[in-house]
Amino acid sequence: MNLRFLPALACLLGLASSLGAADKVHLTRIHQDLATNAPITLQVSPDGRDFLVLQRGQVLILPKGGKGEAKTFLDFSGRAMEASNGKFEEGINGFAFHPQFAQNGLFYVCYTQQKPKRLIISELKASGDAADPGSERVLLEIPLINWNHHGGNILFGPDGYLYAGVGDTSKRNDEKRMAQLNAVLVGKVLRLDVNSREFHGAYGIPADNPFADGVDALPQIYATGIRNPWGMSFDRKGNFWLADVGQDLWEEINWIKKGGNYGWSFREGARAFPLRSDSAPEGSKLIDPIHEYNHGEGLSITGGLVCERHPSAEVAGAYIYGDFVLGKIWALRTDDSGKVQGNTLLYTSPQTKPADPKKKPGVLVKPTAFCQNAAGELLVLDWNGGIYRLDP
Ligand SMILES: [Ca+2]
Repeated sequence: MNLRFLPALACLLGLASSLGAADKVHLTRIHQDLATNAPITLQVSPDGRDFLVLQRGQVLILPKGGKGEAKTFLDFSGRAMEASNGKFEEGINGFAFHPQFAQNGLFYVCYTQQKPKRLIISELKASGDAADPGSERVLLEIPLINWNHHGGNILFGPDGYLYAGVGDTSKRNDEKRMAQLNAVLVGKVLRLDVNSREFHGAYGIPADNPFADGVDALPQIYATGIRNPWGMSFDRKGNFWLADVGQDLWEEINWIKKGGNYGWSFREGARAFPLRSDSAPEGSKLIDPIHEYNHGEGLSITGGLVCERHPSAEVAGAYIYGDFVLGKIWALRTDDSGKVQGNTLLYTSPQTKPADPKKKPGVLVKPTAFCQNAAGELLVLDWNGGIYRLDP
């Protein structure tokens, strides 16, 4: 899609600030002059700058106040990260600053490489306003089978450890039965200590990782039974939110606990997965999502974050998440145990006319991430290239 065309399209549709009649929030397009193909996250550096991560390989430092040029911080676009059929899910899928970035300049990137197909988590160092390309230190390489369903989001927890969400790398049905197999790192949440080199000289295994001794499972594993994690965050109370993209029927939001098994592929959402005939070993504790929605409401979840402060009362204090395919945004409220108290539809994207009249209409806004910028604004990143501010 020609991304430069989008603002014009938005104006044509009267969507400079897009709001449907039933919507409870506005999406206001910002950074309109930036070429922002497939943004997947915006991260604020500990020194207060906004870094926009594009899946095709670039990380841009956005101009303060939205005016001026963006600076290229990192450019992996020459690395052939995607196979010819992989341009939908391959590329850079995760980015995180070391909590002491302001002192040590370290940051982490999770991306795919081909031949052999694999997911890589690397550490690099910044030098001024640019990454030092020669500084790359590969921490972990995870073999992949397919171009899809490998997740790849990374973030630091309040404990200072690096968490990675890795999908099951199966095309469908978890056909290789990886998500419940603790001898592989796919279909898992991982936790690494980047400040140590005790494990093969690359990183450390936190002493309280659930399988830290590596006897019954790989020691990097923090949680199991994950399908395709997209959108992970910690709220200020320390709850670890993870959205897991479903297959045919159910999209889910989980609260991840250390050592937890989140069910895939014995379960999809809070019920047995109908395309699997065997059942979980006796005594297995499979944890259901705290919230799910079915494919009547949406088709691919994009996890978000608890937005503590916001001018909209519908948004403040709620977990904001969306659906990538149908362009919806919701606000979920829970009590301290994770029991859902309310789920409000905030926004539904306008549809766009397909170029081919035989095809289904698309949506203007396909959320890939919900992020807060340095100014504390809540942003919606859009696969079609838009950056929107979520306004009352
Ligand atoms: Ca699950």
